[in-house]
Amino acid sequence: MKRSIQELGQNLDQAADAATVTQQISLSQDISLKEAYKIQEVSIDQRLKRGEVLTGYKLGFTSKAKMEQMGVHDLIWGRLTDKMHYKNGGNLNSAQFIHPRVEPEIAFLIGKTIDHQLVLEEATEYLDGVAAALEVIDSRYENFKFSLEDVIADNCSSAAYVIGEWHPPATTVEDLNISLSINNEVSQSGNSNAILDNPMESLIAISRILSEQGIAIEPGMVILAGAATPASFIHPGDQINSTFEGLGEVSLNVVQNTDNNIK
Ligand code: OOG
Ligand code: MG
Repeated sequence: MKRSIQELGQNLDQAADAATVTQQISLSQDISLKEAYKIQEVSIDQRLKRGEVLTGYKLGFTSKAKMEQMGVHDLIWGRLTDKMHYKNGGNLNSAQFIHPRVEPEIAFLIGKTIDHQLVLEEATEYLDGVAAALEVIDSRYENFKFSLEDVIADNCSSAAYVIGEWHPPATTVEDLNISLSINNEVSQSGNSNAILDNPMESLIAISRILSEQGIAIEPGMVILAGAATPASFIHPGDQINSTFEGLGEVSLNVVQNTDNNIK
């Protein structure tokens, strides 16, 4: 039986909230890209109804490394909320996630409302800062497997994010070497230019996509540019640390706690 957009959105939200897997939508019904984004919106609306606050947007599959790892070949975008935000050096409770993975990201802090497609030359004027970041992704689908429509509906696997120290907006984000270590062993390494040849292009892309839909990106919001490297699975006890040439370090610890809502 075909499920409605509403049902599909609520189901994905419940899966994320309870940290349980759900079946890929595409295995039982066809949905369009437009419907997939609608399902994402419904699922995020459930979070907002519970009191979470929208804190920004993320891009996905902006690098070949990520596209190849996940077998999906188109830029996608999702929404971030305050519940997903963990402080730098904080603890992530693995009991609240299904099969989490971590990836290094670059973050932009919005300083001025963006309501049109930016051009590269003006992009910096709309920023209050740039920073190294980590994103934790946790597909709600079995075995982290999905179609393009599935992953969009699932809010692009968004689960958690950590931001390092903010640097002035004019700090370059181009051609930076990035390394991600787990328990002091390098797990992934890459260069920021793997992101659309220049991570600033992610900001341009999200300004185009959201302005076409009449959505303004507000001051104080965060944009995650998409990972430059494949993602690594994380487990209780892991100490994650990522260094970005010129942007410093960002870290997160994975702990296991079954009843305490720690951050
Ligand atoms: C989808 C999310 C992709 C990125 O940075 O490319 C993403 C996934 O890999 O599960 O966040
Ligand atoms: Mg990501």
